[in-house]
Parts: sequence; C-alpha cells; structure tokens
Amino acid sequence: MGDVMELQLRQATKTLMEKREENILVCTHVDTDGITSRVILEELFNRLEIEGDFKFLKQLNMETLEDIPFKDYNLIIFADLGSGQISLIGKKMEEYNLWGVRDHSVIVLDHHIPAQSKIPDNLIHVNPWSDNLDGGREICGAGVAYKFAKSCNPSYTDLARYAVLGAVGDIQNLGGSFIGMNREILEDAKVRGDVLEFPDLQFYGKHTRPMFVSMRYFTDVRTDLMNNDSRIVNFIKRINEKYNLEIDPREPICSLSHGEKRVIGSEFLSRCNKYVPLSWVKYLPKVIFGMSYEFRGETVMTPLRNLEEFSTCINACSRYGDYKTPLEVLKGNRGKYYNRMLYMLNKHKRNLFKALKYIREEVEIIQRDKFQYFEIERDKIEEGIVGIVAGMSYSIEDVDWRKPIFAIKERDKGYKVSARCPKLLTFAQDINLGDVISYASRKVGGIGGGHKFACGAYIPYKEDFIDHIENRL
Ligand SMILES: [Mn+2]
Repeated sequence: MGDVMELQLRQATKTLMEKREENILVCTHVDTDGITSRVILEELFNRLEIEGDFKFLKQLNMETLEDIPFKDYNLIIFADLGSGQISLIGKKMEEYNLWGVRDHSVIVLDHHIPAQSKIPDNLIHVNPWSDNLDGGREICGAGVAYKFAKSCNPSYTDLARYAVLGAVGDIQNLGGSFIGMNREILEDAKVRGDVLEFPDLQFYGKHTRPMFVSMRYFTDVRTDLMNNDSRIVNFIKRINEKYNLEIDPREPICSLSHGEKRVIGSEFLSRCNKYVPLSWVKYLPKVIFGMSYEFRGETVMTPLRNLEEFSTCINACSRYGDYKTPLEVLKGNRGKYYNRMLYMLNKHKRNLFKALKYIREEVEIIQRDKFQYFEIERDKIEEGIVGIVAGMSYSIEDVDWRKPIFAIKERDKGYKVSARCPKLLTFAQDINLGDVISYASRKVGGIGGGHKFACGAYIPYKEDFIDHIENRL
C-alpha cells in the first residue's frame, strides 16, 4: 500500500470512530464488488457495534446524489463508487453548506479513476490511484473496504475472502493471477484457510459443467473445437490414447488431476497455435492457464465453490435488480436464499441462451475496420445482461473474434452500449475499451467507462458515436 492511501485510511478510521454513535449511511454499488463491499462494511459495523443505514446504488450521478439526505447523516460512506463523482459529491456538500463542516463527514472507499477536483477536508477519499497504483488491477472496491475494516481492527482478516471475491467479480486477475494489494489480501484469506489458490485451466464452469461443455464455450481463441462437442470428445480421446489416461469428458474440470490439466492445457495450446497470428502466440498461455480461486468452506461441484462461478450467481440476481438474495447468501444465510439464488441462476442461463439465439438468428453484425457492433431491439434482452451477452456473442460464427464488439440497445431515452473484447486481444494489442467508450460517449453528450476489456455507456444518440469509436480505436 502507498503512503497516501495509508494516510487516507487512518483518517477514515478516525472519522468512523468519532462518529460511531451518530447517524451513519453506507452506500454501495450493486455488482459483485459492490455487494461484497457491503458485506464487509455490514460485518465491520456489527463487530464494532455501530448502527448504520445501508443502501444500494445502481449508479452515482446528479439525480441519485439528489436523493441522498446529506443533512440527515453525520457520516456517509460510499464504497465501490464515488471516486469518478468526487467533484459532484463536493459540490453537493457545498450546496448544503456542509463544505468543511466536520459534523457531516463523507468517506469514499473506491478504486475507480478519480476525477480531479478540490475537495473539502471533511470528505475523505481513499483510493489507490492517489499513490498511482492501478485500481483496475491492484485492488477492487471490496479490497479498499477490507483495508478499511482491517485498519479498524487488524484481526479482521476473515473478511479478506469477500475482497478476493470482489476482485474476481471485477476480473482483476485478468492476466491469470492477482498482483499488488490484491496479492496481500489474497494472502490474508489464504492464511485464514478461507481461499484456495492453485494453477488451473482457464475454462469456465469448472465445478458445474462437464468439461466438454466448458471447452465448447471457450471463446478466447476460436478453434475448430468451439461449439463442436464431437470434436472435443475426439480431442480428449486422442489425449487419452497418447498419454495413456482415462479422462472422461463428461466430468467437470475440477475432477481432473493437476497432471491431467497440464496435458489438456498443452494439447489445447498447440491446437490454438494454428488459429492465431504469429505475434499473438506468446500470449496464448495467459488465456489457457491461470490461477483458480475457491472458497474452501463451500462444497465442491456447487456453483459457490469457484469464485468465478460464485460471481455469476451474484450477477444472476443483481443484474435483474435482486440484491438481497446474494447479500444474504454471502452472509451465510442459505436455505431459502440459496434456493432462490439457484432458481435465479437457472433463469439467468435460460435468458442468456435465448438472447444468444436471438443474436445468432435475427441480428446483423455490422463490421467496421477495427470493431464490430450490433443493435438490439427495444423489447429484446434485459438491459442488465447486454454486456454479458456481448461477451458471449464471440461463440457466434458471424462475430469476428479478433475485434472488439459493441452492443447497442435502445432505451426510453437514448441508448445503452456495452462493449467487450477477447482477452487475447487486450494482451496482444493493448486495447483499452474503457478509454475508448468514455471518449466516444462524452463526444455525444453521454457518459461511459469501465475496464480495458469490458465497459459500457449511456448515450443520447448513436450515429456519431460509432464514428468516434472508429477514430479512437
Ligand atoms: Mn469495483
């Protein structure tokens, strides 16, 4: 951790302790990282016997900021959001005559790139970028919340597991493993025995899908195995013969031994070699091999064991507006909440399947020089899953897997845009889609941003937007 962030954390901790008996509100984001931030802060409050009101915020902007009763609270904490809107928060405080008024403090615990602005000293901004540390890779919102909890009491390392899940949710292990502060947080969780880390294959669904299904949907490199079960089964059969193994493609990847995984991985790698430009070959291992993270306390072969799959379970609820279910499951309340989560997960999968079928059969993929895009009709595909669907669209033949893809969906006012880019492309061409979409949406009076490989925007109109994307890429 850098010096500035350390200082910010100390100030934040001191402020919480000073205001522990007063009115406190905690606002968090609604994705996996936001919900895990919330769990950490709720748990912290419980242990410190602090009462607080908690609120989920889908977005922090002028309007939602308007709804927050600043004057009613002596302390407001924002987690996994707030840095991008730090000047807006400052302006609001000024508007309510709270600028510099210590009786009404605000703490922002975030990892998004901060907007540059002068802020009052009763607004404490904790953010890794203050030390020039990459908040996109080194720590997530839940990680900052965890650091805050640990700064309140160093023994609270059992909360580290939530921060690791938050980081997986934000795909901060993009290169295959964690770096920077995420590494330290992971160490805390490992020392506690809460999280397991081990080398693995980078196929999705290691505990819940037969391995041939995991391989069927692998889209980071397009080979002749994609969407072709009989070729995959053959591929495994040949490996079995060559290495004298008895791998059953109907078993999930988690049932493979380390040696079997290595063999499948290296055979798959040489298969992929034939399908990528020569200059991309060196990045192949990074998309095929990587670390797996698992909750040791969860049962194997359930959707909660692997952190990537756990994050999908959270999305299966939160993307449709249900934040309560994942929150309760995370806190350990299973039973009806777990059942509801499984029900939502099933529905989510069916929705994705339906959406993909719609894109395959009814939507035209429009090719531009450096990217491609498609448009979604108003009543098709829920807004919350447009980004996920854009990512999955790489399993469609018409989609060029060597270019980023933009999905544009009409909404009441304007459009929602989601963009995705295959991992291999981010490594090989150093594309930053988040920058691109932020630039293009600003040009048309919209707002957008996100990660290098996954981002989104809201824009009033789409025509020039497409050109701005073209120019910037
Ligand atoms: Mn986040």
